[in-house]
Amino acid sequence: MWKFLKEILGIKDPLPPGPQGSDRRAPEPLSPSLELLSASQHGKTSFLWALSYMARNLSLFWPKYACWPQDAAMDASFRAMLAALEHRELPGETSALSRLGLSLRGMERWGDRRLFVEDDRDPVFGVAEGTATDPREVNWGVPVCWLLSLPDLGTEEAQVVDLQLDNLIRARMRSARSFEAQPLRLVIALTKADRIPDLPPELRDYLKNDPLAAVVEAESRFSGGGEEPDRPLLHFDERSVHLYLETLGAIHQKVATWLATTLPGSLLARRADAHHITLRFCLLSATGSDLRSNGHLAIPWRPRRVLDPLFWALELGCR
Ligand SMILES: Nc1nc2c(ncn2[C@@H]2O[C@H](COP(=O)(O)OP(=O)(O)OP(=O)(O)O)[C@@H](O)[C@H]2O)c(=O)[nH]1
Ligand SMILES: [Mg+2]
Repeated sequence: MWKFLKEILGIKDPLPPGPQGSDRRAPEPLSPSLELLSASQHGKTSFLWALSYMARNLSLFWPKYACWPQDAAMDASFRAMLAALEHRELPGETSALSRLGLSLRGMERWGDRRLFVEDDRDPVFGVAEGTATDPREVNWGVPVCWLLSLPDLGTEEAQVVDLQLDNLIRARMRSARSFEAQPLRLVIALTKADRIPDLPPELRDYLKNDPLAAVVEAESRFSGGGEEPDRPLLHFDERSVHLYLETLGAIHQKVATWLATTLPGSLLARRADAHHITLRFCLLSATGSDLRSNGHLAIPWRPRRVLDPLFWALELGCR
């Protein structure tokens, strides 16, 4: 059975085909289904590589779930991300736009969804001062994920993190389309959480003990000629998805409580409240470690909790 799974799910194997005739359908409009916003170097590309890897490997334990790239271009970029991760590469600075476009099918709780995200210097946080770029329009009608790396905030920046939220809110208000009637659905994902020095122990445990990553790692050890994992490792049925999301809700609360112990954190929450933002917090590590050698990771990528922003986006109505 594991050999069979390995054969059909191994990274080097052909990607699963779409449903019959899907490639003959008119292409879906290319507007993000989830907006990723982040300052430069806060981990957007790494997050997307890790998300691709975990989104693909979810098939290992989610019985009806399948995912595949939306078209040939997405297929190429999906494969490139998976290959880079497998070779322990680390991303360079993003200069050209790349995209992740996946059809996600058979997720009992949410059904079928499209995941389309841009890896670019976004117009809110990503554009460096003084550069004359032609910013793209942000799709404010979908859930927005702000990737925020606390370890990369300078002392001064950390004091004004709530003003960054203000920039985001004002960018939305300036948008050509009016979204005033809709509350902003915002997921703040704390990236590079493996490097947050004062992360409360409970949150550190949550980060380290990612049951979804554990299955994927057990499988890849087995594929590499190791021992067959004890089964069932995890069966991601409706009940376990429900339990996972309950924990996600508790973690949101814990991160909020932790951040509220600082002045900028409490101002952030206040500002979000004042603007009626639907706000969710989560934390993740794309690489799982900071050990590098020769521009590569010294040990394999070990993404932790990288699916959490996606689960929140699905909960908040990512289509
Ligand atoms: N420790 C640790 N380092 C990370 C993690 N994610 C990214 N990094 C490192 O942070 C740096 C920036 O990561 P990128 O993914 O390139 O960030 P980015 O936002 O795409 O950067 P630009 O494309 O330049 O805007 C790289 O050196 C990564 O190796 C993580 O989860 N943990
Ligand atoms: Mg990048």
